[in-house]
Amino acid sequence: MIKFEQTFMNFLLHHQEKYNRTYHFLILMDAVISAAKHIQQYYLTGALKGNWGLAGEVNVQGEEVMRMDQIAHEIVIHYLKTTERVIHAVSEEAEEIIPLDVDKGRYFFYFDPLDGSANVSHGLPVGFLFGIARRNLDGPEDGHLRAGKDFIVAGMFVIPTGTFTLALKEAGSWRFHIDETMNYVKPIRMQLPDDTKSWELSFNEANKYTFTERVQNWIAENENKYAFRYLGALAGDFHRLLSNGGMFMYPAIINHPNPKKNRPQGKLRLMYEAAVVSFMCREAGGHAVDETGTPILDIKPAKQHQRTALYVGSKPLIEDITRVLRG
Ligand code: AFP
Repeated sequence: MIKFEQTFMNFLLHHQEKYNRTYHFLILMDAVISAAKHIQQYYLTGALKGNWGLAGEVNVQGEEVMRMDQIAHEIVIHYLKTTERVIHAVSEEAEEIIPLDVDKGRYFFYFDPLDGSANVSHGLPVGFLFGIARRNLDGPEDGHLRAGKDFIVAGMFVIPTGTFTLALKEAGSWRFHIDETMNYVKPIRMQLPDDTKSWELSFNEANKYTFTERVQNWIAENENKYAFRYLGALAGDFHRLLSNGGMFMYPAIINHPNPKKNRPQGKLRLMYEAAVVSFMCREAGGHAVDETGTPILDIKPAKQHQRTALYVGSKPLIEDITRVLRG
């Protein structure tokens, strides 16, 4: 007997029907899925085609660009254009905001086409992360950099693993797996587990002594209570966290022996990394804050490539670290 599973598109169509929504968002999500499949194929065959190497350029973040970063960016922009529904896009790979359908568009699209560059040359998991906000349809547009709480959805593909997690505003975080026909299928609602047995801590241990003293103290008191996992690509690390619970953190770096390497604002990008996973986490019952204990989803970005520290995961742990961060 063949076992059939519900496809992502079927799931989404029913969702839109249930909430009496327009078809515009479906057009956009169809494009997002096509982009993800395209990136997936380029990544899988990338070693043989020479696409896992450096592109020979440095990006807006001052980091060396991988060939795959460029390919993934190009793919996403192509599909966004076909929708005629996106006003502006913000990409990790482009310094400026990218105008698309400025007059007719309904959505803002914030994305990192291939997050986790250090994994690329090994073919290990990377992510395509995105957040979508809707244009102000009832009055004059008030800008295009929205706080995470104003997203309507946030999602993440883990590539080439073949998983897709989409959080719908006030309607949960849902995980899908790729099948043999390259369809994402079998919606599973994600809920962070209350049972602390499976909880994990995830952060770059090598940075431990560069964190503030209070964060170092928290780590010293808590690190032995949980298993420790770190892949170095947010999508992969957050994927585990959403299943197992615990906390992923990328704290501010303030005590680096080489002061040039300090990152008092944190490392991760607010709009297309931190806000995306924080939105997904909220829809799965979790929470996220920055270095001051401010909820990530409340932060209105001043710049498209703004950085932030991030503490995201199970509510009791985030509440605990928030107390510490607020002193
Ligand atoms: P890049 O894709 O810009 O290389 O960064 C990946 C990332 O932003 C995120 O996916 C990881 O969680 C984090 O950086 C890893 O950073 P470290 O290598 O400093 O631990």
